[in-house]
Amino acid sequence: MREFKGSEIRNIAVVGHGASGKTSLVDALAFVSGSSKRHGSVKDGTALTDGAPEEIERGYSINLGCAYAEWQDTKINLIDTPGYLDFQGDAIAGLAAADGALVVVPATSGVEVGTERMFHEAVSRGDAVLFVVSMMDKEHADFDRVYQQIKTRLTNKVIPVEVPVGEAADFHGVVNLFTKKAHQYKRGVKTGEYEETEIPDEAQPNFAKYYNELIESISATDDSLLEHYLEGGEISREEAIAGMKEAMKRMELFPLFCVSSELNYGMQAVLSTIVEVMPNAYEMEEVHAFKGAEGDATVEIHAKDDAPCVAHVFKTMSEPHVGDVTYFRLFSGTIASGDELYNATRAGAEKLNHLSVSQGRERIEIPRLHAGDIGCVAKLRNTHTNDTLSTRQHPVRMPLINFPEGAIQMAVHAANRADEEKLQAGLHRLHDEDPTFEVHYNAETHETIVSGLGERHLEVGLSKLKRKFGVTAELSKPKIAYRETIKAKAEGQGRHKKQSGGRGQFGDCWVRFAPLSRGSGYKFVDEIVGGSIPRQYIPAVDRGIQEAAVRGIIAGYPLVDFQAEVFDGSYHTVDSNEMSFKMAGILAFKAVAAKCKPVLLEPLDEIEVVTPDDYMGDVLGDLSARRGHILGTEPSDAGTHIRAIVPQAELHGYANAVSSMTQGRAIFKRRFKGYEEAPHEVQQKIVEDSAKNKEEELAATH
Ligand SMILES: Nc1nc2c(ncn2[C@@H]2O[C@H](COP(=O)(O)OP(=O)(O)O)[C@@H](O)[C@H]2O)c(=O)[nH]1
Ligand SMILES: [Mg+2]
Repeated sequence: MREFKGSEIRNIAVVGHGASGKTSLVDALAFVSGSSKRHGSVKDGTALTDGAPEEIERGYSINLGCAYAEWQDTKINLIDTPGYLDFQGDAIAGLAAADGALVVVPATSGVEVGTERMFHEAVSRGDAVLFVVSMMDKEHADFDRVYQQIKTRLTNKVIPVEVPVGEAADFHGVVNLFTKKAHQYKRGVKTGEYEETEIPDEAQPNFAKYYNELIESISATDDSLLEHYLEGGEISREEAIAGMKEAMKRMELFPLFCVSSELNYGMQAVLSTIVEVMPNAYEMEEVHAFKGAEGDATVEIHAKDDAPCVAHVFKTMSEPHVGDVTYFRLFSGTIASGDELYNATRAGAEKLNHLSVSQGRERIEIPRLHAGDIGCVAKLRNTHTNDTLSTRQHPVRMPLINFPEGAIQMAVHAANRADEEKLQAGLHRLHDEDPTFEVHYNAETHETIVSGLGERHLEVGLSKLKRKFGVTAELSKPKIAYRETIKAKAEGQGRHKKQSGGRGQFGDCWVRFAPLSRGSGYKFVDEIVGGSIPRQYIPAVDRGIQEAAVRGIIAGYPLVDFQAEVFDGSYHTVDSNEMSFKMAGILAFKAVAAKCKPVLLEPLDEIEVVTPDDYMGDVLGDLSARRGHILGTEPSDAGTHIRAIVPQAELHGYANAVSSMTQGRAIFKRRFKGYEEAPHEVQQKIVEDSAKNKEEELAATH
């Protein structure tokens, strides 16, 4: 492959709902351009960018995949992304690496939740967007209906540039409104060969309907074009294209195309339009990156070959027999194969051997990459998604890709106890590949918790663990980290005395407990006067109380938010030691805490849901049924924004519930809020459960 300059490169993310035809489109574009030698198929597991066993088995994309199509002396980098929202982390990473997006909408099922989400994501990044109506050959394909749907549900600035000749089984060509020519494909031939003709009679009504609309829409975005148009002048193809490119940059126009990736119809027009109207890699807007390791100053990064090298890692994937493959966008400078770069995020050197570009699962070695291009390299030592590779002389860090937060949490453990260590290592590797797959240890419940964007996401995580790291893991409902506290003051004694032959043990303390405000934790106050307990033993009393508090008083959960004041005691010159006073502290805790009206606290999350108005009643009703306390509702762009405080114990399975309640249209975030006293019935239930667990544990050990 020859070298490409940024002006000859287009970086395009292909996004849309699951099963909208993205992967098939990327394959067809690469094939028709001649850059890929065979026409792959998702169904056979041969599509360029669906190579992972998890993807082939399930028949949909899970990871982003990179391919390219060389067309008209331009290299179009195509980033295929997953459509299901469980895997939207990779779609967001794909958009972050690109300058423009193809939003794919099937001619059959039209606009869906994933289409909306990804279209808005692309627009919020300021990307130029081109719509592609896919699957025009399929039964019930309906171009007009999908066009109207995009108009009403996504943007009224969408405008067809190409219209179909025939539909469904009869789909056999496209009319380009700019050139006023038709491409008529040879029926039964899937190589993308066509004959260029005048507009056939059957397509005349469509042409008449859309041509004026196109020219009016373009004119309306530019004053001088508009004047010319209103005076009755012809707008040339060149003027129209230039006007469209400018309008797309400002997101005032979104052209619409139609294709069949199955038959390879309509690919040439999409390729040519990408070359003509999508921004080239040098046109990228400057990025403000952080300088140095501390990041207290920012530097502007421009897509220039003669600037210091800055490459942002948007994906890493571990592949059997290869190790980690790192995909990056070179935002500035050039890289030659074998160059040493500096990972400013982790302060380590990396050598980029066998610099490559990827065509699906195949990696093609190249000698050099220019600013703006996308490349990959295998076997870096310690570089992960979201890291920046730059130089030691000019270390910088790119702004982080903003990945969505986890929506569901589950506890995870190895099916086989001996694999626990391998499990932990594997989980962390998965997180390195996919930042939306998160892992943490809950020290209170002693569980490892994984969080992800949905059930499918976690389930695929387990499959990867098995295939790549040989660990079988199991998921379970996470335990709730309840706590205990006290509501009243009380005082009492803890006296430890033991006479067992020789030297005895003696410790004796008087303590007073008092409740503290929520979140204060624990406070120890030393009020000993006159040496009733020798100085050196007072910390032991404190330790004893803390040790006992961890095990609680009603249901075995840590007791928090209280003050312990030691105000009297006694000792024995021979038998007293630290151990004895610690025991006295433990006994004092048990005696006093029980008298202080102990209660159970439950953890609460603050939850924010944005739902289309139609579903607001259902969402609110469901939150109330989960013992939620609604803080407020207010209108937002995407419907109604609801805020509520809900006990964690009631939120298990919420992601699924809210998704099925709203047809997947609501989004939500949850965040730990704090602890509150649990209602009486709930406390009773928890105490009963804890007693039952204890019995079972006892039974198991006997
Ligand atoms: N008939 C027909 N089927 C298609 C076309 N494009 C994709 N498909 C099929 O639709 C399904 C989903 O396509 P895929 O490319 O995996 O969609 P993705 O999930 O958006 O990547 C697969 O079974 C494809 O074979 C098309 O143009 N025509
Ligand atoms: Mg796909």
